[in-house]
Amino acid sequence: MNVTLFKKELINYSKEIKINKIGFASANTFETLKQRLIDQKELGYQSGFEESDIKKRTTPQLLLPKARSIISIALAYPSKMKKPPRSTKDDRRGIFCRASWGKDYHLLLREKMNLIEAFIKDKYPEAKILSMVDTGELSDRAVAERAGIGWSGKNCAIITPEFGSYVYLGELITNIPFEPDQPIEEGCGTCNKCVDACPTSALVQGGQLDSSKCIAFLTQTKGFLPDQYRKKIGNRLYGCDTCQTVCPENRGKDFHFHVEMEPDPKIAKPSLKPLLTMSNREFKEKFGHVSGSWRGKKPIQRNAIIALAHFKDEASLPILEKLLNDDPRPVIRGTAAWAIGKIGQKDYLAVLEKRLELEEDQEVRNEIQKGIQLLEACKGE
Ligand code: B12
Ligand code: SF4
Ligand code: SF4
Repeated sequence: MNVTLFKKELINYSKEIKINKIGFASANTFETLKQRLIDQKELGYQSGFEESDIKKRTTPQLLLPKARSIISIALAYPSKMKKPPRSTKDDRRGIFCRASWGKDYHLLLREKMNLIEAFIKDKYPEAKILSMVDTGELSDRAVAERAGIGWSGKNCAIITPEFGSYVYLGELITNIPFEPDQPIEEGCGTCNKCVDACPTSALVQGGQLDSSKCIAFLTQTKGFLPDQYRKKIGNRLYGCDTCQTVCPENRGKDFHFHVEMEPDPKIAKPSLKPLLTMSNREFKEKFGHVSGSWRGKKPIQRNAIIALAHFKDEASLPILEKLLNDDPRPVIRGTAAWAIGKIGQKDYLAVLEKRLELEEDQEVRNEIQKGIQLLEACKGE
């Protein structure tokens, strides 16, 4: 096999199938990452969504015996929506982060990686390949950084000079000894905008995230949202883009290469009130194809309730009252109670007091009490 020539052929093929950037890395153990992951775990900074076996995460040979190289791919995604619907007083809207616009990116990257795999196998049927995106063991960012796709920004993202940080990443481990590309130079310099702009100070320092404080993480949890983050989450239903939108490297970066990534504005920025009464089936039909639905309906509904509280949306009070009294899920009942208090219509004090007499779940009772306190406080105004 002439590996140098084959690498060129593969790069050309990747362009044909609309992969926006490709890079090659060695399959050596990720030593710096290993220590970083150990530190993050000890500090309690991990999200729990990552693979827990640090050895597997950092040793490609454990995943594919005789691994010699890793091919990293990046697909650029849009940062601007065409004709976004306006959030008005009568029709308040929430927002899904950009990584959840259009068709679930896991499927798009998987399609591209399958094509690459077939291309390689066609030439070298004996080749061994293992591909992954997001849910695999490897750190997609560490691979991309090593393969020269982009540098690791202070906002933690891989930033490409061409497309900014709005790129999805995936990789294929192979037993082919492709010549590695060189990592690119770090480009943040003295800038610190993302760290300063993070609403919850989750970026404890450039390049280090405390996931437990990160809104992107918090929007995906299933329990009650801790009080101190309820205001900060605003109208975000899934994910958070702040540390990317403030980044000067993303200025003017908005790519529409892949038609599947085009958001349906009504889905990416949905009306909040209809979300609260949506059946499972309706949710699946409307949101099932976007990556932001992977945790199911409950976290999105909880966030929608918080967003309505944020907007002090009085028209949502009857729906919230119904949720408080009838919803079988404690998180939804409790968050609704708190939101009723936050919206601040004193007439609803009786609703909360009545519910407190019937409610048996302690956490929900706590939320009702918070709601009552909020309403009593505005009673005196
Ligand atoms: C768990 C996870 C999360 C967690 C934790 C994120 C985090 N920063 O660790 C949560 C839920 C918070 C999250 C949020 C988001 N995520 Co996420 N997430 C992942 C996942 C599954 C694992 C990440 C991980 O292991 N983190 C642990 C840290 C320690 O390692 P790492 O970031 O992977 O690797 C870097 C660091 O270790 C650093 N490093 C190593 N040693 C040292 C030492 C020092 C001193 C320093 C400074 C740094 C450093 O270098 C590595 C390379 O950059 C990956 C997919 C995957 N399998 O890799 C996607 C992934 C990272 N997420 C992605 C995206 C898009 C997001 C969001 C932008 C989504 C959104 N809009 O809400 C946010 C961004 C939040 C942020 N600022 O990071 C993309 C990133 C694409 C890109 N261009 O970088 C990925 C790669 C998914 C994909 N395949 O495209 N995510
Ligand atoms: S995603 Fe949001 S909360 Fe998380 S680090 Fe970035 S700005 Fe902070
Ligand atoms: S905002 Fe500045 S510091 Fe943060 S990632 Fe972008 S360039 Fe780097």
